[in-house]
Amino acid sequence: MSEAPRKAPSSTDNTIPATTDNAGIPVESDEHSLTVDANGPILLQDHYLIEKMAQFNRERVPERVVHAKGSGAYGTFEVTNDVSQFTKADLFQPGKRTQMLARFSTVAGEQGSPDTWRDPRGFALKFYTEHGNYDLVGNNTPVFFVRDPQKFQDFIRSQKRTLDSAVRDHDMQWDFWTLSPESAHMVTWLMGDRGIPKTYRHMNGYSSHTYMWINGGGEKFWVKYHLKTDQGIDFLTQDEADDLAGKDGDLHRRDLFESIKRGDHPSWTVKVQVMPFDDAPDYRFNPFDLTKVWPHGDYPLIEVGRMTLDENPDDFFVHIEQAAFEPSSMVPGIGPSPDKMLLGRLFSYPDTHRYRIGPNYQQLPPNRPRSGVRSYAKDGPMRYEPAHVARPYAPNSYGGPAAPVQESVDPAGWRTAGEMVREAYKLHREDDDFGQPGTMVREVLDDAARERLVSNISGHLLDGVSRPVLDRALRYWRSVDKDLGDKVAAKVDGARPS
Ligand code: HDE
Repeated sequence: MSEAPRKAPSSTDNTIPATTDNAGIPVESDEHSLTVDANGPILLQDHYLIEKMAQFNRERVPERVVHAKGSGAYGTFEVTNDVSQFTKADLFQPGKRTQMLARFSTVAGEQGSPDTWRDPRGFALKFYTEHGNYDLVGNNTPVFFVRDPQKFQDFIRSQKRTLDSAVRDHDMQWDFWTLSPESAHMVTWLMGDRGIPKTYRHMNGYSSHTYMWINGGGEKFWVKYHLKTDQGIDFLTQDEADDLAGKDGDLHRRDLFESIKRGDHPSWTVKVQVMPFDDAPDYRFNPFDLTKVWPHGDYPLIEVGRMTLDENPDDFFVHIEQAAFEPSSMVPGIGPSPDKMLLGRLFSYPDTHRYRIGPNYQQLPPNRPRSGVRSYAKDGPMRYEPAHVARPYAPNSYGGPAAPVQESVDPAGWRTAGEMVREAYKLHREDDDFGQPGTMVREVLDDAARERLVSNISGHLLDGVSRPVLDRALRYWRSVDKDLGDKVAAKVDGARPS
């Protein structure tokens, strides 16, 4: 399959090219409609005017229901360490370089929202590997607010806008969080310094989920990805962020674009934690629970490679707005884990792309696998790449393509059997909702970071959270850490009439 150019060819002479309509036909005027005399009426045969109006009315695709505001760039991932004993995925083999696309985003806002609102940041990556696209669709946090996909839609609605006034509302946010104690770890991250990165270049990325890696011998491992910023972690205080939100809503978008444009290419060191497959059942935390981390003392970070972003999109809509990331795109050597959230996401993303961009979204420039497509899919709106199959059905006797015979395939899965149930995960020894956030507050944060956490939480709570929810929030923080909760309570109660 030929590679479509990412950039339009530039004009080699200095003459200004003639405007054409979308059929490539030179147009008569950029400024004047075709009218009977200078005062009109306008004529229906002014095809170009009608094309302009009609095209304009169709410029938008629906914005992403979450992660609507984002920025992205193309780059390269290169392997710097030999991890072939853990995975056979071609992009992770020694010496390998793979073209890639990254998109960073805020979560709860809309297309026009300020970049400096307190929010997790999306960290979505697409690697154009030899065996198709590998998408790693993570956040700048190693954990998440909920652990069951059943609760995701409710969670997002509580963070977005009210039904009636259509404003964002802290009461709704804390109502949901405090009724969902599994959110405590993520809310501690969100209210801390990582909740407002200085720029997209100054934040880490995480797979958050546990994935499976499979090596050439068929051996399986559980892995978590960490993408450490080579620019150094940096953040904005709440006051700085509030101020900047009013001055430049596109601060982070501008920063990423400008830094790549001036040749200051941001990079991240990609590392993994690897857990032997059989450790999972008896590990002290449920290794598939998205609200938990694996302490580095248990599973240290192993370097894999470096990703560098060095090419801005020449057309934001084409390359970034239409970029369609999907955790279901996993290449040989990589598989899912039993994380219920991840399994829910495997369905949700291709579904949203079909709705948002259309069923042939994978043929668009940012999404097109560079390794070629030999699927039996055909037809549908806006399809332009011919199907590279001899006959539109399988099996056929006219030269395939054909999948391997079933017996030779080792699915990227795990053994399972049992009744169908709707139940929480079985608890591991140290699984509780407040344990890990408490450890983070006491052992990871320094005094200054703890002070900022208290101030961020109390500031947020004092902004429109009503009394019953507020009381629950104070209990929530005292459960995370007694001292932290007392400090938040002192600030909140000191500032409010009881
Ligand atoms: Fe997403 N999420 N999500 N999410 N998510 C989307 O897909 C969803 C979750 C993340 O730059 C949507 O294309 C469900 C966790 C990123 O284009 C949607 C669940 C993590 C992006 C969707 C989750 C993420 C999205 C909206 C719970 C971090 C932006 C538009 C089961 C590990 C990707 C779209 C980009 C986007 C669904 C939870 C990260 C609706 C159902 C956990 C970075 O499909």
